[in-house]
This record gives sequence, structure tokens and C-alpha cells, in this order.
Amino acid sequence: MKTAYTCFCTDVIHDGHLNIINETKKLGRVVVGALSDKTLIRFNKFPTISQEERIKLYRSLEGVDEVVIQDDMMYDDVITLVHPDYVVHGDNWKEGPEKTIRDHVEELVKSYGGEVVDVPYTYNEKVKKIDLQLREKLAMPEYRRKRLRQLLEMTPIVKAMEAHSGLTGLIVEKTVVEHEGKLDQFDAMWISSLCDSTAKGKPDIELVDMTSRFRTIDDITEVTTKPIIFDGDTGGLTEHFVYTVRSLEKMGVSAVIIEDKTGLKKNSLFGTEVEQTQASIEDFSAKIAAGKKAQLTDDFMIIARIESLILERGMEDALNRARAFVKAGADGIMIHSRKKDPAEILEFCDKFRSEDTKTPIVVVPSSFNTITEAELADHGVNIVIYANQLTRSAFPAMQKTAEDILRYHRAKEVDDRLMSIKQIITLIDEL
Ligand code: SPV
Ligand code: MG
Repeated sequence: MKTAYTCFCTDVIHDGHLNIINETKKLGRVVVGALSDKTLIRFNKFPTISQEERIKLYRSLEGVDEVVIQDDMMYDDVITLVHPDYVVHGDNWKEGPEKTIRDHVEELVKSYGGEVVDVPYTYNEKVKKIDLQLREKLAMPEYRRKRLRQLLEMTPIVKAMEAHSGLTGLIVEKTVVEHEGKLDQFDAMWISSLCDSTAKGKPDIELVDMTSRFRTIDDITEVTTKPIIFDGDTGGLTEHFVYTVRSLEKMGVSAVIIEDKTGLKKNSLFGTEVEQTQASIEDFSAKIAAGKKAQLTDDFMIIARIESLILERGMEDALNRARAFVKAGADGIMIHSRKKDPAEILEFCDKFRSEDTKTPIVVVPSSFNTITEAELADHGVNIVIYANQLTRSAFPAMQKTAEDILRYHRAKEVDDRLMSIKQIITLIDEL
């Protein structure tokens, strides 16, 4: 009897999947691959049920003879394991980022006389509704909030990208690239105080008040599902911070990062060029402890950001603070630097990791941007935040367009670099 293999990456079975099983059954013994959690989050959507539950779900389907785990987007290992005569998939993988995967699978199975079978993709109202329901579920605060902790368990390094509006949120939510046969996407969003303030034409000095920052979160949560790390600046007065923690939890935010500064906060990338005061270890520890006490869910994280390297207070001071803040209840440590060379960041990570193997480390490589995610992960970093690159790429593009229209007294000269009218009007999904 021949073997036919198909890979599922879904939490909910709809007509489309049942059709695939029926078509696969016509070809032989049906082996279904369950995409592992870690592969699923890179490739498709965040799972709403566990890997074990997905396996159980697929096993319960009529017509399925065996379920195996597929632990990579590329089919090499699973094809070696199953040696299928047929690999069956919806024909939607003949286009877009999945095409490379399809072509590679075809090459693999053809080498021993196997075949790829593309089944016409089922897309009816019921299927559409199930997709939307799943998306809505992921967007609910109770699902979104716990996703950062789940990601920290599932992936070697969590990648967060700055968002400051519904539109930038959508870019972080939807951007998927295919590179060397692997698909990749961002895991989380960083609501930067710098970019949120800049978008409003204001300086990054805690001038944009919390109500307005919450409005930004709302705009983003309305149209996305990915977890949010909120830049809480200094956290403000401890008496205020406890309310902020509760509000963020309610909105479904996963983490707040607060920095150990006091008085008028300025952006860290100014370093020692402007006057900035670091909070005492005692005061900042008390703020963290008060925030942890106010928190009602187990999901939410309060991450302490240490400014000792920015303010040139030395490595020992940074490490002392990290120890104290973890003791006060911090769920993670963010260490910041404005040096181009990542050496001091790596030194901190290595030293901190040698005495604390668990507490997540967060870094923001805006200045030390030559280091790769894999190198950071090797030094124990768990979350990397690309804090301002969307804003910094959009601003010069907009400015140049404004200048050129003024220069030429018409818009024709800028047309080549613009998104088409059709694209812009279809950018946002219609319900
Ligand atoms: C931000 O994005 O607002 C940050 C990171 O706090 S940094 O600008 O590097 O201080
Ligand atoms: Mg900030």
C-alpha cells in the first residue's frame, strides 16, 4: 500500500482540511504531519491549543492512519522518516512565500519516484469565518497577554519590532519573508516611547501622557494579535505605576519595561550629553515590588531596565542593580548601551547568565546593530527589540516626497516610489 503525507498547521479543522484528508485517502495510507509549536510560530499563526492537543485532534479525524510531528518548515526530515509516495497540500502553496517549500519538496520526492499532489484550496464562507474566529481568539486580552511568556518557552530568541499606530502594528503583524527556504516573521510588538512621542511630534520626555499612550495601544490591539511589550519609561510615581500595571494587564499587554531613572527622563541615546538621574536601587526596587503586588494575572511581566552603561556607571553597578531588581520581583532585565561595539552588552549578559540562568534578558541593538540575533541568543539574550527602525525609515521617505513635490510643483516625479492607489485602498482587510 502506498503512503500519502500531508502537513497540518491548524488548531481548528474545517471543510478544507477534511477535503485534503479525503483526497489523500484516495492515494494510500494517510500520514498527517503536525507542525511543532516552534515551527508553527515562525510559519503561520500562534497556536491556541498545545502541540499535544493538536496531535490528538488530528488523530481523531476519520481517515487519518498516523500522526507524526513535523519539526521544521522544510520537509527533509519528515520525508526521510515517512518516505511518502505522495505529498498532498492545498494548491495555495504554489504561489507566495510557500512556493520555495513546495519546489523543494517536489525535488526531494521526485528523487525516489514520489509525487506532489496539489489539491484545489477550499475557500468558502464557513472556512473564512473559522479563520476569522481563530484570529479574534488570538486578539483577546487573555490570549495575547500570556503569549510573551509562551514564546519565551518556545523560541530561542523573541523578536520584537516597534509599532506606534494601527498601520505600523499591521506591518509587524503581517510581514513574512522567505529566506533560504525558511519563513520568518516578528514575534511581538514594542510600543516605544520614542516612536510614540515622535509620531505625535513631541519629545521623548514622558510628555505624552499615559491616556494618550493607552490610545496608541488600543489602535494597535484593534487590528493585530501579536503580543505587546510596552515601553513604560520610568513608570512614573510608584503610586501611579500600580494603576498603569492594572490597565496594561486589562488591555492584554504582555510586559512593561521600566527604566531606573528619576526626574526628567530623556532618551537614553543622548547618553551623558544631557543631564539624567539614575534612581536609587532602593527606590526602583520598591517600584518593581509595588507593581508586582498590584498585578492580578500570572501572565504579565514587569521588566527592569538598567541604565548604568548608558550613564557610564560601570559594569559592577549594572550587575548589582540586576541582582537587586530580580530580588525585588522583576520578571526580566533589559540592559541598554549606546556604544557601537556590542562588547559591554555581551560582557553584561555573560556575567549575569553565569549567576542567573533563568531571568530573561532583553536588549535593544539600535547602536550595536552589527550583532545578529543568533549571536545574542548565544550570550543568553531572550528578547531582541528593534526599537525605532520603522519610524526612522518612514520619516526620510516622507520628507523626500514632500520636498520633491515642492520642487517640481506636481506629484509626477515622486510617483515611481509610491505605493499604487489600488494597493493603498486594499491594504486594510475589509470585513
Ligand atoms: C524607546 O524606543 O523609546 C526606547 C529605547 O526606550 S531607546 O530609544 O534606545 O532608549
Ligand atoms: Mg523609551
